[in-house]
Amino acid sequence: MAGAQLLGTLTRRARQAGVDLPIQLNTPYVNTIRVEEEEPYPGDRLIERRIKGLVRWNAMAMVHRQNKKDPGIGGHISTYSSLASLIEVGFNHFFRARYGDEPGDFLYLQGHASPGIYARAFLAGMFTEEQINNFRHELRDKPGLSSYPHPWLMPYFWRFPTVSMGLGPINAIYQARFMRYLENRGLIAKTGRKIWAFVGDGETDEPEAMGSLTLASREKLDNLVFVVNCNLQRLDGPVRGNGKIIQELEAAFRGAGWNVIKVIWGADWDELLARDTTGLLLKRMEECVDGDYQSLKVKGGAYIRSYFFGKYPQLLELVADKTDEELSRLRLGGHDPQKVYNAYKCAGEHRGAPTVILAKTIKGYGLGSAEARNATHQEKKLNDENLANFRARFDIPIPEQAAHDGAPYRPPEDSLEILYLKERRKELGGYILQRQVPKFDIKVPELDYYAESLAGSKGRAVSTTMGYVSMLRHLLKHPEIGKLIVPIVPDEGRTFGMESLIRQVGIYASQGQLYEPHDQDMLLYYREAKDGQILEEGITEAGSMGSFTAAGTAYANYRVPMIPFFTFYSMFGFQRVGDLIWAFADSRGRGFLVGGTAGRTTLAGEGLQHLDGHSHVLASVVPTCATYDCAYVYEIAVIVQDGIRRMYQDGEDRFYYITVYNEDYPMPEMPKDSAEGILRGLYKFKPAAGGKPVLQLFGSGPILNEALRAQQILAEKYKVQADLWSVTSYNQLRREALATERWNRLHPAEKEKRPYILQALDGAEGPIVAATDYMKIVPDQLAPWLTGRLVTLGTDGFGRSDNRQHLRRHFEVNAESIAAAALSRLARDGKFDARKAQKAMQDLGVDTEKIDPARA
Ligand SMILES: Cc1ncc(C[n+]2csc(CCOP(=O)(O)OP(=O)(O)O)c2C)c(N)n1
Ligand SMILES: [Mg+2]
Repeated sequence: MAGAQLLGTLTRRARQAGVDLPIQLNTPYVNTIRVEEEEPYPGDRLIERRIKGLVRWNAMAMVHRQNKKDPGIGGHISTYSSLASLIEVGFNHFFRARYGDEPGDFLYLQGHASPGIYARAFLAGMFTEEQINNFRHELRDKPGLSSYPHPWLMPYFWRFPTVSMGLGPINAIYQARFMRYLENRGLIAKTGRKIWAFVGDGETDEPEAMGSLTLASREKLDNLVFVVNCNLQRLDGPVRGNGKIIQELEAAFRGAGWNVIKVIWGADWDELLARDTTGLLLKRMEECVDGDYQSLKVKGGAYIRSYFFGKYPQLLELVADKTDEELSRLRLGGHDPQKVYNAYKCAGEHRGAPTVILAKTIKGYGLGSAEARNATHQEKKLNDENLANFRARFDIPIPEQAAHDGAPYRPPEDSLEILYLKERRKELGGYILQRQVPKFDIKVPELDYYAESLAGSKGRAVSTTMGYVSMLRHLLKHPEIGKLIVPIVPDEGRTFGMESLIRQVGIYASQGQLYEPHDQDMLLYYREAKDGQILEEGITEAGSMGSFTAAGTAYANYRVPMIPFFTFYSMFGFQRVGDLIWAFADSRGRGFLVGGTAGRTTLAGEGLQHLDGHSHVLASVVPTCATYDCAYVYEIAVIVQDGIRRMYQDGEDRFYYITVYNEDYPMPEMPKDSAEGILRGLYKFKPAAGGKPVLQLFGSGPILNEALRAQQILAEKYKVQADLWSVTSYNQLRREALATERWNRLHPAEKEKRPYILQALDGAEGPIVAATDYMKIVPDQLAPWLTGRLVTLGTDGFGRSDNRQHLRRHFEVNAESIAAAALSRLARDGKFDARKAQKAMQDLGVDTEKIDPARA
């Protein structure tokens, strides 16, 4: 220690004096935990090896057999085979199923390793042989097992969808932070619970995987352990053929403030390292790049001797007493339970920082000629020779023919293996891979709680964003659900006028507020607190989605029904973090995504990369996401009230995307009996005033006001009467219509049902002109049911930074363009004089020869 201090001081002084010393983030290419520091293995190594062999067998066999039966069904065998020891040591000695009354550790597992996870669950008695035989046959044979971790498909088993690479690591980091958030806010008990995230070394190429590392160290997340399975390969070939992935990751994680434990060499190497007095062995280890290490494995013992040890005569001497066979079997750290155990133990005991374990393994370990080959990731079947070798190597006591067929094998209930496996799990609180959703006795606020939002703004010009924020402020005060609300914002609080929220509930800061904010004497000062409620994430939509996911699934994972509201720039939501949103849906996540400063013409003064005219297209593809484009604050209130009821009282697995805007205008009071229409997607907002309507106008968001003005222009200038409708969700209307149509298709002998959109439009005559601040495809979703009637005006094309008036004229969604489109359509239908319609274009200032905005 004194030596280290001396060196540290020297370095500092030298740097101060201007000496350009390199920053050293790497340690030598050996295990971080020295042999002398290791603790003996607490388990029965022999029996654990037998269990691991059985898991290996069943994992390989289920994929092999299924692909023989059903070529092309897919599956992976080489990922789990490299991971087996890392997983088994965890299940036998670390992964806890519960902490007192609290749920246990969370496991984020490499998605492609699922066969191994299923195989273990089979041995533990969680799955039947039938389930194993039905791997990937979810739609054929019951009960089937899904390809990868999908809570949507196996809600009783999987918690975290991880197979889209990079999402597991970032979600695990934010999960660990959210666990602390719940603890610090007193919503769950503080426990020793850990989050174990298993990550592929290739996976670390994903920006999401490495992008939030400093959050974990900044927040001192010692409840988080990453295990990077460094098999040196990804799908196509080596991860870093010309370098060393372990050293690269060590530097990155150490630089980010993590506790790094390298598990490179197995016990076989300890003796060699101890005997090597020349330092040449370490030198050789460091010289070789990962591409070399892969070749060493593939080419075997003689090659290891000549290429690796043969470089220096002293090293050849060192292994003179070993046969080639022994050299080929020198074990790596990630396959040595003793090394893995010690690494996990240190990780568990480390305080004040997250830990990453970099474990060196072999891809396709035990798969014979498929081991460590570039093509091993795609391997789905073994040839007969490899199957026979596998059976012999791992001692699988099944007859040759059964082995040949890839039959699953589970020893009898009273066998030593099963008794041991169950005993270990009992010790750790039970079987861990289970997802359970408790029943919540929760009474959500009725609509009258939202009275202020429903009452309108009494003539005051406000925006839907302001209305939404004051509704959120009010919800935060609710005696029962107020504490469950989690406002999440990526450095846009002021953009959305949330300063008052910051004052009211504070920003979550695990260390409290260590400084005096300069604006402390102001009413709305920047308040950070250990029990703060807002998650102000900084500029990371991906990280915010991590928090949104942790909060939106807390009902299952922590048994606390948290209600997240993630408010963001609508342009940077679905477009930027769509895959995380898709995973949120798979996770059965609940909550509200709120896209602010929405609309391609409503957000003025920003330009092409800000002006969103398509998030409603992207949102519409997520099956469990209900999308709403709101014009008035009461619409938002009705949707949020009903949403909270459906998700948290009735337990529906759905979530919401709502767009809010920053245009100020008076908010009307909620029209009587409009709630059902608001929720289903459309309601009549203002009927024609002066006689029988010949036309229907649809408007959404602030463009409803343009449609309202068009209604007036048409009536006053052209004596054309139109009804005006607010369409809150084309997507909901379409989904309902599709479902009704499907029922009709499947029941040709029954009385035909009519989609809601047609019922609602009963008696509404004439063409329909739909105008939106989103792309034309949004209203066009209803085209199949409005055949020949629908004229759509939308904002296809790149945005500009000009003001609203010019933007709306450019995109042809202003009142004048709507009125002109209506007259044009009526003229085509022979209901209005065509020459007058042409003239109206001029009168209304519609430039008929300008460039199409879709291509401008
Ligand atoms: C975002 C994403 N891109 C691509 C893939 C396809 N894919 C599946 S596994 C894999 C290679 C994984 O390599 P690594 O992370 O090293 O895991 P290993 O199987 O080697 O343990 C790839 C590219 C994916 N699942 N997700
Ligand atoms: Mg890999």
